[in-house]
Amino acid sequence: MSKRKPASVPPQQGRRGFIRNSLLGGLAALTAGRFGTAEAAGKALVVPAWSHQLGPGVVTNPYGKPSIFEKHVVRRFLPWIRPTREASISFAPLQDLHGIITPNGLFYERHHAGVPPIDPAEHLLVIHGLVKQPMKFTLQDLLRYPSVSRIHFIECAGNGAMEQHGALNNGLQFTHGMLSSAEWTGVPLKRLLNEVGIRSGAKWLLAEGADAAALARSFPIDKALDDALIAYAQNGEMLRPEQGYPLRLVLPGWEGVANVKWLRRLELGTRPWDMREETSTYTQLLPTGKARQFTFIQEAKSVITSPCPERPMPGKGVFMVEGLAWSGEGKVKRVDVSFDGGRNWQQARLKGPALDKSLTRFEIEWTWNGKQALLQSRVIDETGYVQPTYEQLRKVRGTNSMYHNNAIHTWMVHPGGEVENVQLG
Ligand SMILES: Nc1nc2c(c(=O)[nH]1)N[C@H]1C(S)=C(S)[C@@H](COP(=O)(O)O)O[C@H]1N2
Ligand SMILES: [Mo]
Repeated sequence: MSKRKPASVPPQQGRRGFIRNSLLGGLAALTAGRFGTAEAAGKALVVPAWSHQLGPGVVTNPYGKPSIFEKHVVRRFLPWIRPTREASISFAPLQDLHGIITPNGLFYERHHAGVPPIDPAEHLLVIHGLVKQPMKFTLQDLLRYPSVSRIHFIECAGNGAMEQHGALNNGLQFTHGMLSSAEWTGVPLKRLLNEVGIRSGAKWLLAEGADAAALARSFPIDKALDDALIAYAQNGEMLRPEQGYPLRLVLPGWEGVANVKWLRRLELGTRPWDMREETSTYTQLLPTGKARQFTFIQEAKSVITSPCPERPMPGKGVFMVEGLAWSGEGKVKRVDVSFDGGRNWQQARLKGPALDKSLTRFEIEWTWNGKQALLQSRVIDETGYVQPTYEQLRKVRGTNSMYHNNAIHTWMVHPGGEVENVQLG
């Protein structure tokens, strides 16, 4: 691929451009079938077999399942990335999802030692260290506290790591699927820290999970007193075992590994604990020879989810290009889309509310002329941060750092409609 200039801060698009875009949305002829005559319409209304008989009654599935025609919508994994499934990753099928919530059964999974089968009646969360009164909390205890519900994404710092040295996986599920979103319900950690009383000098917390990896992660007390949650519910039901049942730490906008699942212990101390071997791979070697160890925030990122390799173009004409944008630093302010590999940009519509540290869906009409095209999206968050190109990202991080790849992604649309993962400069 030819090198191109790094994208500068995008020019403001005028109100006029916006109005033109929305009008186009109203007027464009989409590709649904048209009947030639009223008679033809009547003939098409044949009564199918399933309209002739009773269907299964209530509670045929006490816990409901998706339609059997949606069987292909599943988490997938790549056997070659990790030697065992217990310490592996599954990817969410972003190409088949709608809106900004990931159904619980499709939430990506990242385990270091498998899913512990925890009985909540025997599980404790212990808060100790530099506190006035160490305490233990059962799930039942926590259910008595005032709770909040908030929608946040969780993204593994390794999302896109495989793409750092060139386009590798020809599918959205594998290039971006270590990303999911849920409405988390739980108790603000701040509330529990008030309960135990923070002793002076306490600046860091260690969160530890009850899995066989005893995955542990240090994080600064400011985050604990800001928006950290001790979550017990996910999209209206108790956490799924894969997501940390019965308790999980949610640090909104921060890298996946900091969101400790199966949370059993929080210790307060004066400085960060050494990172364990299992998680130290998240360290990034920079061009200066220094390494970034504690990188917390998932910086703003976006990707086009339709079309994508799994969702090729159905043909020439008007097509609704859709995608997801998110920022670990706050709200998504704006998303631009390019159809020519970053030379020209058009502002996309943000669909629904742009929530704090949450997925935001965008869409833009595109009239495809059937020729090769290079599709990209670029997000700007409320701090003014602009999603970088690969060239810009490599200038700052070098080529040795695998993690925190938030570069602008490119899909090449071929004349036949196939969509390919490619990488530009
Ligand atoms: N106890 C524990 N917590 C954990 C992990 C783990 O293996 N054990 N994996 C971490 C990593 S690396 C990520 S990316 C997220 C994944 O969360 P999910 O499986 O709910 O998607 O959980 C984090 N919390
Ligand atoms: Mo992760």
